[in-house]
Amino acid sequence: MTQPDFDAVVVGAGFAGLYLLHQLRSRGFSVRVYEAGSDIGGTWFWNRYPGARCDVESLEYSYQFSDALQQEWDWSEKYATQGEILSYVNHVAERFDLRRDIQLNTHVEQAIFNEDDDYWQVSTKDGDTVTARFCIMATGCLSSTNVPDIKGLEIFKGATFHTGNWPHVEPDFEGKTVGIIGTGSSAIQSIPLVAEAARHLHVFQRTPSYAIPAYNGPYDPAYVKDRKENYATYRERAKNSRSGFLLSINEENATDCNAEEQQRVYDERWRRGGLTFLGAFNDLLTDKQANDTAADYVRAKISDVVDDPEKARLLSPDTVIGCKRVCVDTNYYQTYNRDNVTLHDVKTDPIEEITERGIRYGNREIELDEIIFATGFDAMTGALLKMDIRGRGGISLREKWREGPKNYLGLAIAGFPNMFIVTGPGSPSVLANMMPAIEHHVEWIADCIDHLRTMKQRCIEAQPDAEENWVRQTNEIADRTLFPTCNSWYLGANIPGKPRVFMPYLGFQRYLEECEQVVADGYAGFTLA
Ligand code: N01
Repeated sequence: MTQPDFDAVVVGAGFAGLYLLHQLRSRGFSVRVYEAGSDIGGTWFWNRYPGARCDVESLEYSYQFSDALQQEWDWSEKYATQGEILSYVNHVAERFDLRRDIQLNTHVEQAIFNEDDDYWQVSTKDGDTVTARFCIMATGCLSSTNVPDIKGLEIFKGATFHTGNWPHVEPDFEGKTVGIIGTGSSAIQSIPLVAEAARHLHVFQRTPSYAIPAYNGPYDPAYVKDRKENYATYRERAKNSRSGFLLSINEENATDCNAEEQQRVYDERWRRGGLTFLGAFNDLLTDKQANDTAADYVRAKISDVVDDPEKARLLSPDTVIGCKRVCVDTNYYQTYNRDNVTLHDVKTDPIEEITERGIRYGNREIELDEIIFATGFDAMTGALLKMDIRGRGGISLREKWREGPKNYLGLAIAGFPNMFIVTGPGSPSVLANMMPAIEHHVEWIADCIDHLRTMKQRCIEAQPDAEENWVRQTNEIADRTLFPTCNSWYLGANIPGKPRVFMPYLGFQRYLEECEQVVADGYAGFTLA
């Protein structure tokens, strides 16, 4: 019998890949990590557009597996910048001596399961092939950029950028007329800064987003001290929550409160800023009437800030708030009061084409020096399906997921033994705090591989009926909420032709319990061989 080169190959060196390497190596497994980028950091390596920062508090958007690491690292701001998060990533890599097992600039193109000997054969774009008993995809949820197929894109004479693949040499927008397509989170963070730098900024908006002010700023040392002294308690509390972070949710329903009480609660949440706004009432994401009260509140705030009533109207979403990810902003709406910013409504008059000189829509051509695509990602499945992954009988993952991403616990796929995915579809991932979600998945996978070694077994595979049940459960939970009612990337609705399936599992704590129970029942729903 052929022995594979490694116990595990990990694809991706973001937060998930780095922790997998640390966990598996600490348990004595041999690991090789492949990373397509020229350095580590995943999302925080690629998304370096102006204003890029995290919308989860720094003290929570960090690893908790090592208390020494938690204690020694100091975050400067409530919401860390991309640069600070990348410094943290590098610190972790140095501290745990991770780099020696990471191969950068290496794009994994294919992974094929060898059924005779139960291992994966993983091939890179450069033509190298290695074998590993386990193949773990830590390829990220928002890593496959979406550039819409707009006629004429290739003939534009100026430079183009995508927020999710930003150049390492910062573009100089000074004196330039810049266009930005999209008004999601990435655009909302970058627009205020690009507007400050550029001669003129043209924003091409198809669907407005809801943005809540961040009120970002330096951390109060007393606050940090308390967190550090009581990290374990705070982390435990976050773990036992719906979302994996300390987002306090008011147990009251908006529909049980009068208008005055609603206003008081929204005012208080607005002053706190950030994602906590959605925790104002318990029924905001399950009851449309309740949701309307929160949406009305934000729309009124937009009208207060934006001087021009027509612009305020265009910037006001008419969709369910929270159904797409709520954005967290600094001076976003205020930016539309600047003379050098023009808002274009490309919902009423869609972009027709990109010309040599700019963007044409509604019988007008807007001349531009440069175009920024803030057009998002082929989320959750995009990075996986770009690779040619073949399981039992040579079946490809693209074929298997033609109707949607079927898997079990968001971790394993029937027909693809010894392969794990981290924060993929079916995991709480993007609707939870990514960091504890990643740590949970990594530890679950490492425990599982350890268990197989102890039991002298070399193969684990999700069972098809367990997978069916998991997909059903994920969708049933989502159907009890307002999430499926809008065209979000959670549903794949932003990518033409992508099957419409709600991908994230709602409920962090419930998810942890499910995974724990599976293990307690002897890896129920899996076949071990
Ligand atoms: O991408 P998006 P993003 N013509 O998909 C528009 C995370 N994130 O990169 O809605 C015109 O949200 C599209 O319009 P529409 C976060 O989870 C986190 O901004 O499809 N417009 C939309 O406005 C977030 O949700 C942080 O009508 C077109 C925009 O492009 C996720 O990443 C920061 C178009 C895409 O918005 C993705 O955010 C940044 C077309 N042909 C991101 N095609 C933080 O932690 C697309 N659009 C703070």
